[in-house]
Amino acid sequence: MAKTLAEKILGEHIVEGKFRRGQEIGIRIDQTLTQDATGTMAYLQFESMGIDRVKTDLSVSYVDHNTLQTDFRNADDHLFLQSIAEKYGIWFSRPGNGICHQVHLERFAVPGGTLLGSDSHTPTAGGAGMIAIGAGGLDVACAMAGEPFYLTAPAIVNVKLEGKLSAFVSAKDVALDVLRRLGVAGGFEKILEYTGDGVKTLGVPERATITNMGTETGATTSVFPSDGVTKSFMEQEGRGKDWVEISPDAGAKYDEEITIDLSKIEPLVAAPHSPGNVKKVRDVSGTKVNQVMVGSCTNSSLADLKIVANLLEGRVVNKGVSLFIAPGSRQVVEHLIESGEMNMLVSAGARILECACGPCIGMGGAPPSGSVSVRTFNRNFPGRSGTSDAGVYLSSPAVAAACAVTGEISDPRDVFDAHTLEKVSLPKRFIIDDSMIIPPGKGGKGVKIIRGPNIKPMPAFEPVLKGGRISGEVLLKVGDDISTDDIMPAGAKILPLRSNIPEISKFVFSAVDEDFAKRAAQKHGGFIIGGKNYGQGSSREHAAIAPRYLGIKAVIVKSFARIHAANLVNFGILPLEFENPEDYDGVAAGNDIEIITGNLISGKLIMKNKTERADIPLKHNLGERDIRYIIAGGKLNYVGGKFGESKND
Ligand code: MIC
Ligand code: SF4
Repeated sequence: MAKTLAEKILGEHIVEGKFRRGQEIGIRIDQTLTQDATGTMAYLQFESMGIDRVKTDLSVSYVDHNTLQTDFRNADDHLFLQSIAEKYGIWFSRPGNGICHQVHLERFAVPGGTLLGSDSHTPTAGGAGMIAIGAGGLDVACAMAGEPFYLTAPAIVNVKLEGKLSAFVSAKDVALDVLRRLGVAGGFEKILEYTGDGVKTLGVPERATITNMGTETGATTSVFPSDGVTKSFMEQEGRGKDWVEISPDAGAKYDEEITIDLSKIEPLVAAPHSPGNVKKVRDVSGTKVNQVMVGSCTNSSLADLKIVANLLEGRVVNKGVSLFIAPGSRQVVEHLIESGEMNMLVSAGARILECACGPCIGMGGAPPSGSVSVRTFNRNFPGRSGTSDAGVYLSSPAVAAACAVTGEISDPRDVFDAHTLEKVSLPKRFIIDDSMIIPPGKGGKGVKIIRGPNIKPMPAFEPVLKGGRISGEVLLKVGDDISTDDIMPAGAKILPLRSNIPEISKFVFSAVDEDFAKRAAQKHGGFIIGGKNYGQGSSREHAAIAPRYLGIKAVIVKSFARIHAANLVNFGILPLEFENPEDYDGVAAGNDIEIITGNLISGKLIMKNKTERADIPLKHNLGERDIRYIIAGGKLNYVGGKFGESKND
């Protein structure tokens, strides 16, 4: 039977189940990646499994998020991660080497393989023909221990690209166009597979921009075929031998089809405060801009920065704007220096940051009060920039350059001469310098793990379910599209606590309701009620571990985002949904509720709202394995039993 590209790659990696839409499959993971903000917890969990060495073909630990070292904590975490990598046979990309997804694409991605990463933008590697999926740290730890990764077999959407992009329209605008069509939850349990003649007009980094931002639709992943363009990219990276051709069979059947004529797309932005709030640049042009940022795993490739450098050549950033540039990797920086384009950026007045996530995760660069920041990033959730009343627009590098010059939201077609783009050319071979990536050595028992005082062991959790019912108070009721940035904020103040659950728990929902953590502690836990797409955004499992630490037993919503629902299960919190979404209105914060869960297998539950004297039917999407995890009090308890005693020293 003719197969889609995703079916081919997944088919070669299935170790449990059959690929039938909506059913659970277990797949073998070839590669894993972690970053420092999720990695410390993931490796603490991995250590507790008592495995001697990772069982994947390749595992890489990156340091790119927590690089603003305002005290010892982030620096201690980096040393911990380096010693863990040495002990367990993991590649270690040192601080300053670049953003995990950019470096992984350049140096490690292999077409046809599977990659699991403890970061939601892991699908970036789909630009090079990998099935690359974001997951919670515990799932990645299990993959490193050789366990399959379990997921619901997604529907496969054929995103057919036709034609060619016009001048000043880029891959970012394609990603935004996809978001305009699907919204922030339209990709749920889907793989976006790109096909059509338009594919060959896009380079691998451009494809990676599109697969990166597919995450914002809630998609399981996005993938491009591996073709001649992929081959040239891998040859440029000196990895031609890793290239294989892989594409869908002619006549492959898809669950859905979307056709995008690239020539019809025009410059777009996502307006505050959602990546799904897509507008034409021309419809918002003239809005005053105070800050412009170029970087992040979406748009920090060499081509992206070359475009900005050449557009800014001979100009100076508008006096009302502060322009920040965070290149994606050292490879990008070395090229920009060699070609003289770095100088164009510096002369234009750009503030050059290190190769890291930086302001994308609120690690510095917060905009002024009430201001507008235009960023080439992928998320503009409220407060993520570090300034709660700032408005962040997401744009392409060319739009960002136009805004930097004019001081207002501007269409680059109105600001620059299209001939300038002809000066942007990529080298035949990239500068290859892996000296900041430490390869795995012999490792083993002799390697001492360096554990700073802020690194606290993973807390042990009891099962929340006792006797087929749970009761308590509704501690908080929130609306639709609550992101993990709302649940467990990031930023320079809170991120250093990622390896310290008792401390980070104090900040759960802190931007939504200051007293949440205190109230949860006083009431010995309780419940959260939410709307649609609850938990969208990042893969951070802290958005489940910390609420669990505060005693949250169940989260009851209209619908969940994929990674967050899996993280709740992993840490023993019941993810429940209203059978009838309108029943959301029948429960309020402060209500006393009891949930009759029965044995969970039936999937039907009743919530007794004792305050309102009403019975509300609930449901869940838990498979048998999930139920086992919930009953055990979380996946670590369950899997821990399988691997033996905790080895955390
Ligand atoms: C993000 O972009 O929100 C992050 C920070 O990269 C997260 C991971 C984290 O919270 O550490 C993600 O996307 O998964
Ligand atoms: Fe880093 Fe931002 Fe990408 Fe997350 S989205 S990995 S914070 S650059």
